[in-house]
Amino acid sequence: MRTAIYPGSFDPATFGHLDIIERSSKLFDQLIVAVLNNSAKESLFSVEERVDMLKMLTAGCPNVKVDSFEGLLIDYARRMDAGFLVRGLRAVSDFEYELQIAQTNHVEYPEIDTIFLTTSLNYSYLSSTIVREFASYGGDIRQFVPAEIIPLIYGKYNIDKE
Ligand code: COD
Repeated sequence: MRTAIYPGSFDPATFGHLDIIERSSKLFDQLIVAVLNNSAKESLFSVEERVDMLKMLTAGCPNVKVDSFEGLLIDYARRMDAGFLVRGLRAVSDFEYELQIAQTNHVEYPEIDTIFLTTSLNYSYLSSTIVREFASYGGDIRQFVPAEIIPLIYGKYNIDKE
């Protein structure tokens, strides 16, 4: 079975993430969307909340599983017997960092390859940071994230918005 892991913070998941999930799920038998559990990094949503949101948003994709992990991604990939890591590329700045990580991971675990999917043009500007920034000021985030999670995001900022 060809298993791939799509790791990330997903704080929160955006249309950009969902686009990568949908496209990469077609390339593998199983895609594991893995949320990093990093207690050292402050996040808007807890790991459990992010996993629940992703489960809800990927419910229509039968070969997509949502999980969380701690520690090194490569160790998690080994435990899950995954042969591939999926990453999304938005800009050259993403690539410089990602290339270094992919090569390090490959040296550590040569059985694994990192597959890069370029962002769909309409989401190339989009990041979880932008969503949080807009939402914190009550800005319109309908173009950025699915409708189901909009109230959850505003709720974090105590904003009551239709
Ligand atoms: N279009 C396309 N792709 C996108 C978009 C978009 N609009 N937005 C985000 N993406 C891609 C990102 O490029 C990334 O590939 C993925 O979606 C997830 O993005 P984020 O921002 O939610 O998550 P990241 O990139 O902060 O996640 C980083 C990890 C958690 C994967 C990383 O820190 C990690 O593996 N940590 C574990 C420790 C480890 O192993 N470190 C490596 C040391 S060599």
